[in-house]
Amino acid sequence: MPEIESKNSNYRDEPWSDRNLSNYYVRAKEPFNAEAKLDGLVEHFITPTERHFRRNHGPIPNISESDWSMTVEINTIALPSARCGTQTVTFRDLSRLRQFEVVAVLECAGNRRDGLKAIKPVNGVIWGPGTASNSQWGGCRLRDVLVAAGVPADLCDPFYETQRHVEFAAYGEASDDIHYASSIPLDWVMNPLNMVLVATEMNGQRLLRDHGFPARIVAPGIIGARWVKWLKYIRVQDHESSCFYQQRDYKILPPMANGSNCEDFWSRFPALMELNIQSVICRPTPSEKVRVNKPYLARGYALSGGGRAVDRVEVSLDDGATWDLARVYCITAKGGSTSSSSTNSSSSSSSSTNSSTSDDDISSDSSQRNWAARQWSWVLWSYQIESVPPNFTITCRAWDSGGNTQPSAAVWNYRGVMNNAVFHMKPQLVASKGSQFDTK
Ligand SMILES: Nc1nc2c(c(=O)[nH]1)N[C@H]1C(S)=C(S)[C@@H](COP(=O)(O)O)O[C@H]1N2
Ligand SMILES: [Mo]
Repeated sequence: MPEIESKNSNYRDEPWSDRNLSNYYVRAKEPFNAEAKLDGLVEHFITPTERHFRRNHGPIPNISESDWSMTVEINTIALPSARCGTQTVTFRDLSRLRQFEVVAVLECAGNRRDGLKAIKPVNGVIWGPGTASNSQWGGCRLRDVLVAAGVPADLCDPFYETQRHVEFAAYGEASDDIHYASSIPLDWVMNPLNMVLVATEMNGQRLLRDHGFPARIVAPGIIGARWVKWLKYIRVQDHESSCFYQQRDYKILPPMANGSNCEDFWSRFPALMELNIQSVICRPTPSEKVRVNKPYLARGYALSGGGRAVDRVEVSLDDGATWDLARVYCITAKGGSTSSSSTNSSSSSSSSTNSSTSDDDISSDSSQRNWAARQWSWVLWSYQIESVPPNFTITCRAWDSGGNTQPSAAVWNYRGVMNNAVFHMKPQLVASKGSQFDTK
């Protein structure tokens, strides 16, 4: 394999046997950056690990479970009442804590960066829409790890005005700093509803090295950049991570910021945290040939951040002049499935699509929202087109429980992050047999 002959010795120990390259578009080999092919991505509600995108800023560390440990440090200024100091946590220590599972979508903030590059040059790996995947993550709650290290379990102090953060740093090298590190607010972590995990499992198995073995952060509803892999330390402190990936990356800079003046802007704008509302058409793919005058089942995914639920997905066949409702599928954590928001009730939906998602109409009354519940998972959607017109274009947009929808045009920013413009697709068309349609 040419991969093994890497010139750079840091990349001589990459887990190539764990990478099924036929499922990916590889955007860079060193570091390994690969996005999922879209048609395969919507075949399963829970993305099989071999189809989950991979996003790295350096070589993949190779650490055995028994050799691995991380430190948990509590900064005394941030938490004067807590026991302070540094503790070492092993893999066995993690397995002794109560174990949880959460189905959560992991999306890179650079997902769909190609749409911003089409406007003006951007800085970063050029991704299409294949850097979002939905997994079942297992491990212990980060809040329990912190409580075991001395953070008060009922942390809630309305008069404490210092921002407190939990910083995560990784083993291994990163391209822009001494290591990969990032942070999120302590209050977010301590809220048990937010399900921030120190994850050791993905889809019922040990994490793959590419996904952070032995342990990574899972921060549902938050951009992928904060889901630090190969954990080396966790630190409670009274300031954000000072790492490059918190301070000089993963921010939406204003439109006048560019490669020559961005230094003036980094400190003035906040680090990104929650994902925004997003939807993508996965079928048809740009290379697929769609038959004119035949039925077609369009499919895709939609997601939002911060625990906000995707309330509906809308599809337009006339470039956004009029919209119709797509059928939305979401399997709930209890293993039940719900399906809602369909107007084109004649559609036979997933029965014809090899989908592992169930289309049983256990329709919930979506007007009765449970406001305590949060949605961390993506939803899949489908839309039945009875007869593909000769000028076929398809557009989708989603709405979330915060009332947010997607902008009708992409808004450029220098780092090319958070592109959630309404998704347009103009498929390749072929004439069906007996049709008068001319493909020219
Ligand atoms: N240590 C480390 N953690 C990391 C990264 C990294 O390069 N190094 N990349 C981050 C980014 S930007 C994303 S989108 C996710 C990707 O996770 P995955 O490779 O498991 O899909 O991991 C995050 N955690
Ligand atoms: Mo990312």
